[in-house]
This record gives sequence, structure tokens and C-alpha cells, in this order.
Amino acid sequence: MGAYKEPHGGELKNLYLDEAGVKTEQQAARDYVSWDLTPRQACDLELLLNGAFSPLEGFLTQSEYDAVLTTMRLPSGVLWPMPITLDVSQEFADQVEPGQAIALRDQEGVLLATLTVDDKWTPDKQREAELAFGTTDAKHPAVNYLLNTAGPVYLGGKLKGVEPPTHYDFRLLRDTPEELRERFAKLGWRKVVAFQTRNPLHRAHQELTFRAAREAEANLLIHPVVGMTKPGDVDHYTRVRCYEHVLEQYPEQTTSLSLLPLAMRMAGPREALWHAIIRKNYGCTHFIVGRDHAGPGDDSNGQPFYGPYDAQELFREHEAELDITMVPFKMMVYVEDRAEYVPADETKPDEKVLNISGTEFRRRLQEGLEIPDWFSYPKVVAELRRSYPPRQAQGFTVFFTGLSGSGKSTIANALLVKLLESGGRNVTLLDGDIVRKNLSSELGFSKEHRDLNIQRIGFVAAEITKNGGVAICAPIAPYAHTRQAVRDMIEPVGGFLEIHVATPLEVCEERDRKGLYAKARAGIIKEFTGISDPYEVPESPEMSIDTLALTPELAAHRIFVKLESLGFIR
Ligand code: PPS
Repeated sequence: MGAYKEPHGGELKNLYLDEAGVKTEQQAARDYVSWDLTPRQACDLELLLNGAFSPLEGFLTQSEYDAVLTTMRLPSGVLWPMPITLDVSQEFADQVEPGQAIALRDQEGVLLATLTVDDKWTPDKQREAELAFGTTDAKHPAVNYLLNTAGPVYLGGKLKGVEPPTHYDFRLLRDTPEELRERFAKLGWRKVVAFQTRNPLHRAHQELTFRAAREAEANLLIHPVVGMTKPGDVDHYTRVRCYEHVLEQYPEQTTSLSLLPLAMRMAGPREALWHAIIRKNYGCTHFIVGRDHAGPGDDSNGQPFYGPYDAQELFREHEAELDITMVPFKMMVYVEDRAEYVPADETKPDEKVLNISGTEFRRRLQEGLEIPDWFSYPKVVAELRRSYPPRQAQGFTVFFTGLSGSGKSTIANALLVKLLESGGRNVTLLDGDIVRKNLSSELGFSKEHRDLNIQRIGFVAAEITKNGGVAICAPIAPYAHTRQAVRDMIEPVGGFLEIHVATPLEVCEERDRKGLYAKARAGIIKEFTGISDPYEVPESPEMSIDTLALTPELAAHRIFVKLESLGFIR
């Protein structure tokens, strides 16, 4: 590649078959058992096939996996810090023996590649977590994935690529390592510094990356991750629109943008090395490593998993053999009197330094507060405001839970009327009985059916919330884990308030407005909540209502006031 250094560990891999090979493989794969790739596996596969993970030629075999975990190297001695494994279910693994080939398909069933299985093994996941991520704490996103999502069996072996996973979004901004190397060559860029990011860019980032490129006398590649990042991050559609605005801020022809479909692990130091190797494969010569690079946040004890400069240290130890140069990130701060960004270690003691933390920035967005021009670009802020409107324009769900006859429906109806009276909101009531008639008419009251019923309610409420509406749900929802699942579905897309209507069983039974408790006691109705079926009392609902002390109107009023105080209603 002319001016470019060799890819990591030798030649740049390209695991795609040629046209004739694809036809033959498609034919052969008809007889193979098929594995439908998870979103994370699809990301890994794409970067394996196009050479971004060179020198890997497939998912790690058991000996490669052991070597990577214990030495951060492949058995050949080449540095490779991240276990890239194909995890499958036990049921699937039982159909596969070493030596056999399997078809790897996307979620729609399209054949993307085949894998000739060399090894099949059951990994010790605790050991993997400890060795790869330095912890078994499931607050670490990759540990959580490993322990709670990944399948129990790994398959390792070489890949034959049939076609890349399809992307319909931002196609012109997606490049293979080969394409990016070609682009650099065409542009005459001999030195390229890459900037890895999973966040929107603001002025400090522009200043930092521009300085980094100038210091390295290199051109700049903004190389954001659009595969899988940290749960809760700004979605990549919004981010890419922001990046395009920030691109206008660099001198013309100096900077390029390309999207990387990587599934991040948030593995700090090991991840920094991995990121650098990937960028080298894409033809970059320099890589920016910042404070807390690919940091997973805090552990269960509120302590950071890695030290803020561990990634820079590990990189420095291996820089010689990595053959890509680190540009250490200098934290940039805004100096008011000078009206410019400078590295934090270059400010004078008497200078007033301004900064807005990520948390403060999100709070300002959420509450529709001012975001100063010194912090970001008006176009970037407008883009973020469009995707993350203040709470009064966000959807929310009020989820009542409580025993039959506790008063859920009455309070839910009173709240509905209050919201309609005050206006400006589209409200849908998903009352237990209404749902049972319309959405879940075939379901009974076994645990399985109740869970299914609540999941359906949660799904509909999440859709309503995502689209800016208000959902009021009022089922019994007796199981804590199902209520939690509904919360997990809704919180990322809007507000969620769990309201426990805490009327005691004796009172519900005494009221017995529908005559169901009498029937339940007589054994005519089976599996009746509170009588012959469990109700798990919510441990930390947003509100608990004592219907003995409050009328339904007052209860609805209290919820309304809570919604106002949270900013959901004006
Ligand atoms: S669940 O557990 O959340 O799926 O229940 P839900 O959909 O809210 O349905 C509860 C209403 O169904 C009537 N009903 C029963 N409830 C509990 N247990 C049994 N076995 C049962 N059989 C019928 C009852 O009228 C509930 O209405 P509400 O409004 O809660 O009184």
C-alpha cells in the first residue's frame, strides 16, 4: 500500500469468496445447520470478513482464545487483546461437531458466511470476565453480556464470507479497510490520525482532534462507532448528523468521516489496544487515546473499573510492536478570558476555566435549558434537541400495579380525565380489563400467561411513549421481574412511573365489587391473585397510594403534581 505501513500482523485479510466461490458456498450451505447471528455477532462478523480484525481469519479457536485471555496474544505471538468468539445455545451446539461447516445468517435468514468448526467448547465465563475485563461485576457491560446474554458454548474456526451484512443507513459513509486505504492514497494522505468516538462531538473535541492532527502533522479521520456502544448512548443516526455539522468546522480537505460498525466491549485498556489495531488495519498511522478510553463507568461499589490513564499506559508498553503511534488525549478546557480551548495543564492558576460535564449537558437538554455557544455548535445542539426534546415534549407511561379491586382502574380513569382536561397530550388507557378483551383475549392467569399479558402491555406502552404519547396502564402485574422488564423497555424512550395502589388484601376482599374474591375463596376461580396466586409488592415504586387515606381524585391529583414536578407536564 505504498506509503502505508503493513496492516497489523501481516497482510490485510479479506475473507470474502470470489463470485464463483459464493455460488458454490451458497449451494453447499443448503445442507448446513444455520445459526442466526445476534446483533453483536453480526458486527464482529462484518469486521472479521472485511479485514478490520486482521490477522484473524475467523472466530477464535480454543487455543487462540486461551492465548488471547492469558497473554493478549495469538499463539503466533501477534498482539491481539480481545476474545472474538461465536457463542451459541446448547441446543444448537448439540447439532454441531468439529470438522462440520455451519451457515451464519442475519436476522432475516440471509446467508452471510460459513464457518468450518475447528473447536467446540464450554468456556469458563467467570475466568474469561476476570482475564479479559479484570472483573466479574455484571455492572461492566461486557461482563453483563458475557454472563447474562451470551450462549453457553463457543464455536471456533475459519470463515468464508458470502456477503456483508446489509446496512441501509449512511451507506456513503461506510468503508472497508481496503476502501479507506484507497481513499487516503487518492487524497495523498501519508499520515492519518484516527479519532474513536461513541458520543456527539462538541467544540472541545474539535479543538482536541485538530491540535492532535497538527502536532502529528497528519490528516484527521473521525471514526465513530456505529455498531454497538454503551447502553444509553445517543443513537447513531443523531450522532452522524452531528458529526456532519462538526466536519464543517475543520479546514477544508483536512478531515474525513467514516463509520465503523464495531461492537464495543467498553474494556478500557485492552479495548484501546484493540481500537488501535483496527485503525491501523484501516490505514491510519496515529491514534488518539484519551482519559478513560472506552471506560465502562463505575462498578457496583461506585468505583471506576479502570484508572483514567491505564489505557494510555498499556498502549505505551506495546507501542513499538503495534506500529501505530499514540497521540495521548489532553483534556481541553475553555478559558473564559482568552475565549479559547486550551489543554487543562496549560491554564494559569488565576484563569477562569469553564466546563459542562456530560451529566450537566444531558440535564440541560432534558429541561430545555440554555447550552452556551462556547460549549458546542448551534447546529449540533439543534440536532440533539430534535432527538432529545425536553421532558414536556417526551412521552411517558404511568404504570399502576395492585391487587384486583385495589382501585387501579378508578384512579387511572381519574388521571386520564385530568390529563385530557389540561390538554396538549395524547393519552391511551390500557386498563387490565380492556387489554384482556382486546389484546390478550386468549390468555388465562397462569404465570406464563400473566407475563405474556404484561409484556404485551409493555410493548404497546413503549411504542406510545417512544412516539411522544402518554400510556396509562392498570393491570395487576403481580411479578416484580416482569414489571422491571417493562420499565427497561420504556425508560430508554421516555418517562416511566410505577404506581403501587397499595390497598390491603382484606379491604379489596371486603369491597369485592365484582364478586370475584367470593368465587376465589369458594375455589370457583382458580389462581386468583392474593388468594391462590402470588402478588410481589413493589420495592421501590415512584409512588405508593394508600386508598384508605386518599380519594381517587386526590390520588390522581398527587400523580399529576408529580408529573408536573418531573417536567412531563407544564
Ligand atoms: S395480570 O395478572 O396483570 O395479567 O391480570 P390483569 O390482566 O390485570 O387482569 C386482572 C383482571 O382479571 C380479572 N380476573 C382475575 N384477576 C386475578 N386473578 C385471577 N385468577 C383472575 N381471573 C379474572 C379481575 O377482574 C382483574 O381485574 P381488576 O381490574 O384487577 O380487578
